[in-house]
Amino acid sequence: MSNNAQQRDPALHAYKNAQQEAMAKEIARTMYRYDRIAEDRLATPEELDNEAVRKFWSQGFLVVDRVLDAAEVARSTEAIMDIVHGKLTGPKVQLVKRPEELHSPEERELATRKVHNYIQHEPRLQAVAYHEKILAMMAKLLGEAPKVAQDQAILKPPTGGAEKPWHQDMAYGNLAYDKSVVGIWIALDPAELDNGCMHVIPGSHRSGGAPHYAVRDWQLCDSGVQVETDVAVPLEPGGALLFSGLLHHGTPPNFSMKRRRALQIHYAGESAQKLSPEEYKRMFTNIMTNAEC
Ligand SMILES: O=C(O)CCC(=O)C(=O)O
Repeated sequence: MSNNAQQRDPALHAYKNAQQEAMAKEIARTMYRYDRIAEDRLATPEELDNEAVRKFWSQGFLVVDRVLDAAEVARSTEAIMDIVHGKLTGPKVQLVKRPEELHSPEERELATRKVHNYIQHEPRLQAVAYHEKILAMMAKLLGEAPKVAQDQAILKPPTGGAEKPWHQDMAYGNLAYDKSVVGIWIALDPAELDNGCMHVIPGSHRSGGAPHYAVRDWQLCDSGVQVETDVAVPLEPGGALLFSGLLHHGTPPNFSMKRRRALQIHYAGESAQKLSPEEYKRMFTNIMTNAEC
C-alpha cells in the first residue's frame, strides 16, 4: 500500500474526511517534537540500582531496553490478537467503529484501540503482569510490594491510529490513588517517531495533579503542555518505558504503514488507597481554579 492518503484502501483508513486528517497532522506537528530522544537508558531490569531509582523520581520516567525477550513479545502479541479476533472472551475490547461497520478480521484489528482487563482471562498476559523482573523493578520504584492496578494493551494501527493527547494516568479514576502509581509501557512492535511512540515531559510529575478537560479525550489543556521540553521514547519490541502516574505524556497519531502495539500495566504500592471523589476533583479537575481550557 502507498503512504499517499488517496491511494489507501478507504475501508482501512481511520479518518472520516480530509479535514479530520489535516487536523490530526496539525496536532502531530504542533503538540509534539521529534528531535529530542530519551538517551539515558538501562539495558536490562537488573541495572535498576539506587541511582536509577533516584533518577526515576527526579525525571519521572526510566527507559529499559530489554524487559521482555523475543519469545515473550511473540506470545504477548499473539494473545492480544486472539482477544482482538474474538478467540477469547472475557477481556474488554474498545473499538473506534461500530461492529456492524467491520467486515473483515483486518478491519476489526485496525478499528481496535484498546484491549483491557485481560490478566484474569489470559495466562500469557498474566505472565507479563506478574513477571518477576517487572515486579522487582516496581518494588524498587514504589518502595513497597506492588499490586496491579490496571492492565491494558493500546493499539495504534497504521494509516491513522489516533493520537492519545497529553495527560496524567492518575487523572483516570481507576488509577487515582493517594500515592503515585507507576506504569510500564512495553513495546510489542518497534515504537518509532513515525508510528506514535511515547513522548514525555521530564520532571512534569513534580508539579502534582493538574486539571484535565474533555477536549479530544480526557486530557491536559493543549496550551498548558510544555511541548518545548518534549522527549520522545522510541523502543524496540520488548523495551519499556516506566513512568510516574503523574508524568505528562502522550502519543502522536500513526500516519505510517506500521502497526504500533503495546502493553501498558500500572502498579500501586500495596499500602496505596484510592482517592475519595472530592480529593480526585481537587487534584484533577478545575474545581479549585475554575480555569477554562
Ligand atoms: O499507547 C498509547 O498510545 C498511549 C498510552 C497511554 O498513555 C494511555 O493510555 O494512558
